Amino acid sequence: MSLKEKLEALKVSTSEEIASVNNLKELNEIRVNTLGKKGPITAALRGMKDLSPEERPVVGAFANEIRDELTEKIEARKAELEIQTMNESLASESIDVTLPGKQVRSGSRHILTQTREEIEDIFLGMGYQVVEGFEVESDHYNFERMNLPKNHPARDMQDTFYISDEILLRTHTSPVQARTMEKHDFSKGGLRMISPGKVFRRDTDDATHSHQFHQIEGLVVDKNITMGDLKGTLEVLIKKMFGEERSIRLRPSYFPFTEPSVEVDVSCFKCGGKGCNVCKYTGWIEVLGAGMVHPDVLRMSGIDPEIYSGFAFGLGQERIAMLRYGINDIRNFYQNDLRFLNQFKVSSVKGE
Ligand code: FA5
Repeated sequence: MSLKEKLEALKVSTSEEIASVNNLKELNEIRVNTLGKKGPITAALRGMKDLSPEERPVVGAFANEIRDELTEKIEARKAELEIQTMNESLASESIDVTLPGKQVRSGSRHILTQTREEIEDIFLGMGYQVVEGFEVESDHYNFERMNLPKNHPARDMQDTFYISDEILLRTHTSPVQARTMEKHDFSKGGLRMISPGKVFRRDTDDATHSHQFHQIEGLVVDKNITMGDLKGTLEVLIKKMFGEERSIRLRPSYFPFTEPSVEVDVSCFKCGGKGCNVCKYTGWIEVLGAGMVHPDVLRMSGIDPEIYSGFAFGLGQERIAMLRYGINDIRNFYQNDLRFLNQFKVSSVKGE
C-alpha cells in the first residue's frame, strides 16, 4: 500500500470513529492518537524523506489536507457532544422553586459617609468643586502656610502624630486651602471648593473627641467676597442639614488663618433655642469654625489681598451627624456595632 493509500484509509477509518464516538474523553483520545506527535499523520509526514522529489509535495499537501479535515470533524463532534452533555445534566437536575431563598446580607453606606455625601451635594449645587487632600501632610502646609509658624502658641491646640520633624498626620483639612489656592488660575474666575477628609489629633478619646475624625473644609476666594457671603452660605448649609426653622449665630473667635474669625452656632434642634440639657441651657450648639481668609494666607499662596478676598470654614463631620441624629457618643461611629449602624441603613447604591 502506498503512503497515499495508507493516508486515505486512515481518513476513512478515523472519520467513522469520530462519528460513532459518544463521549468527550474518547473523542480526545482519537485526536491524540491520530493527530498527535506519535500519530500516523505525523509519522507519514516524517516518512516523506523516502519519497521521490516529485512525490513529496503531492503527498505532503495530501497529508496536510487530511489533517485539517480530521481536525474540523473532531471540533464539530466536540461541539455536538458538549451540547449533548449539557442537555443530559440539565435533564437530570431539577429546581424546586418553592424552596426559601438564601438571605443576602448586604452592607450599606456608613452614616458618616452619608453625611459627607449630603454636604457635598449641597455645595455641588452651589457651584463648588470637591477637592481631595493628603492625610499625611507636611508641617509647611498644615501649619506654616496656615499662618502658624514654628513655635506659634496656637499649635498647642492641634498637637498631632509626627512621621518626622517635617511630616505629620494633618490636624485639619485647612492645608487643602493652600494647596488649592496656589494651583488655581484666577484669570478663569474665582475659587469655590470644599474638601472632606480624615484628620488626626493627639486628643484623648471621650464622648465628643476622637484622635481621628473627619472634617469638611470650605473655601471661597474671589473679588468682593464678604462676611455676608460667609453667613449666607452657612445659613444654606445649616437649614438644609437641620431644617428651615434653624437659625445660626456667629460668635467672635480666633484662628491664625482667618481674620476676623468666628465660631458658628446653630439654634438647638431639641428645644428650638429655649434652653435644654442638649444645648447646656444656652439655646445654641457650636458646629464649626470659620472666618475671612487672612491676607497673609492669601499672600503666601501668591494671591494679592488688595484684589481678592475670601472666606473659609471647617466643620466636624461627626459633630454634624451627632447633632442631626441625636447621637450622644462619637465612639459609636467607629465601633462597628451593627445595632448602631443598622439604624442608618440605606441602599448601598447611591441614588436608589
Ligand atoms: C479647625 O480645625 C479649623 N481648621 C477650622 C477652620 C477652617 C476655621 C477654616 C476657620 C477657617 P477646630 O479645631 O475648631 O478648627 O475644629 C473644627 C471642628 O472639628 C470642630 O468644630 C469640631 O466639630 C471638630 N473637632 C475638633 N476636634 C475634634 C476631635 N478631637 N474629635 C472630633 N471632632 C473634633
